[in-house]
Amino acid sequence: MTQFIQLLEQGKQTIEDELLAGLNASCAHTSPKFLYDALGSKLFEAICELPEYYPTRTEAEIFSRHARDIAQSIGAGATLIDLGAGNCAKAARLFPQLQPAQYVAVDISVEFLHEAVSRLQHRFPAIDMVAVGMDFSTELALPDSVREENRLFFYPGSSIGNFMPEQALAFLRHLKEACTQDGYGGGGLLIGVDLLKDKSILDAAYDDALGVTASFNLNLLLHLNRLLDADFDVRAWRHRGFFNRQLSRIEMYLEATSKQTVRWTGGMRCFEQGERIHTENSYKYTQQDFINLLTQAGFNNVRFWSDPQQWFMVCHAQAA
Ligand code: AVJ
Repeated sequence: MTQFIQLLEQGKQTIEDELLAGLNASCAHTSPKFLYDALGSKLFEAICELPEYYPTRTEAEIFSRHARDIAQSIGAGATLIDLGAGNCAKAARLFPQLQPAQYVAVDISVEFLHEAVSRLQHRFPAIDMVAVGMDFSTELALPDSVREENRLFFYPGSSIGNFMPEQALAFLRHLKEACTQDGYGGGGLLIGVDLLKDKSILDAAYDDALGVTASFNLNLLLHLNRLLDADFDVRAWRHRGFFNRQLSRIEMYLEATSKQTVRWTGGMRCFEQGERIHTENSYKYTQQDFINLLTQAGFNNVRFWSDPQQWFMVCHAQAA
């Protein structure tokens, strides 16, 4: 029997407070998590199909080409903890080779996980499954039914790129601690990381010809209108997405195309023409820099696999 557990969901007030603090800041900003409402999640899936957006496809190639090697490096019987599991497809592809003892799907809301995990449980009845709804970016408190032995955190898709490097380090340290707490050992991390490459390739991946990434970014305004009862006019904003070489990151913004006033619950703001809301960062690492980060976080025995162009990397690191 699969267990479905929802841990403290963020209240409406906390969400509002967080959003308003960002929107009222001198350089307005919002957390990338707000890009993923129902439509945003579908638009992100569409992004993954774009010719310009190489990460999803490249990572999948690495996993399929090196499946045996990766599974061997990890060993059977892991407690596979999938951070941001979504439709669980990436983890499910590992099951036949990896043979985990338990599969723990974690996502922001247990509702998103219900269908996917139920279907998976049906396909793999021998694997014990737990679905957990929680915001693991703020706190990693796993329920007691999650096995402590042999924990393997699975963090694919280069989501680690959304964190600033210092935050990424803190997050990785947390994962390492969650593997080794109470003296349990044998665990580790399986993570996908997007690598530094030519600016032209990165720029195109985040500002595609069809405008799907633009729609994905602009959809944030529709989400804000609902969350804050705001009156953003989507037509008065445009998408900006480009690689910042100095900071080694993609920056995404929404840019006002005219001077305007936007109203929301308990406030408003005037945006000048050209003024921006910073909506996402996506850091790009060199292989060595990321391996150093894993080592700094306390992981060891790092093994990694890449594609022939070295555009993306999958790392397995041990916790103890
Ligand atoms: C889901 C954070 C890995 O940074 O590439 C894709 C999100 N944003 N296109 C990324 C995203 C714009 C994606 N991550």
